[in-house]
Amino acid sequence: MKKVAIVGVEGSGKTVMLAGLGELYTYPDKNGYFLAPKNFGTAAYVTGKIARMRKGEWPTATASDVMQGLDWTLKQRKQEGQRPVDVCEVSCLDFAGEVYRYAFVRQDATPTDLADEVESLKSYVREADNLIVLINLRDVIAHGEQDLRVQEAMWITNAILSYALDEQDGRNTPRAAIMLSQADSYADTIRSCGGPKGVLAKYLPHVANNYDWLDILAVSAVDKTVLDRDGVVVPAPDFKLDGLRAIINWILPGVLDDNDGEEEAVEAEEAEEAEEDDEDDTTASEQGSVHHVDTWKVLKICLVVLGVVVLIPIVIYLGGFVVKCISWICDHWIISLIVVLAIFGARDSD
Ligand SMILES: Nc1nc2c(ncn2[C@@H]2O[C@H](COP(=O)(O)OP(=O)(O)O)[C@@H](O)[C@H]2O)c(=O)[nH]1
Ligand SMILES: [Mg+2]
Repeated sequence: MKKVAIVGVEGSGKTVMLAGLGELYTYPDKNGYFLAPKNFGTAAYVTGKIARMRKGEWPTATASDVMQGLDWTLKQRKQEGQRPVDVCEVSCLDFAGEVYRYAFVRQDATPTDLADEVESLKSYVREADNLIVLINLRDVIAHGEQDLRVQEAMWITNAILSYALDEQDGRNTPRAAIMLSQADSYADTIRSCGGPKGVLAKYLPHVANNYDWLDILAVSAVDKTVLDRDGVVVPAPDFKLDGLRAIINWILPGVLDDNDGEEEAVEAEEAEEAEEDDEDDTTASEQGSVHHVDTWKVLKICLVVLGVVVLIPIVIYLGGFVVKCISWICDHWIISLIVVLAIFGARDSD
């Protein structure tokens, strides 16, 4: 099964997006696609973060000592009551910011206690078939690349893309997209730039120069925000998550073809097995032992046998009767002649 990995530096919008995605796809969409959490941690993460957001608070940043692995299987249930089929794996390793920093910027300075996490993050990126890299629009539009923190975040983003996409021996490069989060707050800017690609070109020229050949999407997790008592933008209690459907819509073309191929392979395998079964039947009957009984065939054989057993004596009996009649006519031909003439005479007089 194909793997979809979602990465992004601290503050890029992973937690909000993943909690939202998990919540939105708890229910199958109109085509039957839904996300099935693979473990209790993932299910609890979604309900916990969404409950917080419904109360008008953003999730807290991932603590430096916490590595949260989120894992789902994207499944499709084509009809109600039908068994769903697996489509792909969707996961996110929500590492604290410094793990990204040590993995992609300060490789030489990685402290030993973070070495394992750094390696997990790198192999997670390496093994993805489809890679989604998140960038928060607030970072790039409101703060700009001159802000040192944003500059470093973009440096890390470039490094992730380069690590994943630069050709390396014996490894297929993944299909990838840059997703610009928090699009709800910057709809006007996106419009005035002529779309997400224009935003990237204007605000992140370094990323755009190298990677504007990728799919660039602007995504909003929540569709509605309000100001809290301190004047901070927070999610409105009745926010909707439909903006996140764009993510699944991007994922699907990258994972479906292969599964269709797999389905075909399964069908071909089944046809092959059926053929083998037929061959087995022939071999078995040749050897005098029948494993699979074809009722229709047996019925036909019974009818033939019945026909032979019943019809032959009848034909023999009727044949004997006809022969007896002919020999009687030969022996009594005068009487027969009189009877025939009498019959014809009677018909003529009518
Ligand atoms: N308005 C709005 N803000 C968002 C959205 N997604 C993320 N944010 C903001 O971005 C911040 C960081 O997001 P978070 O998911 O915690 O980033 P992470 O560090 O990558 O997990 C949040 O606290 C919000 O302020 C969104 O869809 N709409
Ligand atoms: Mg987070």
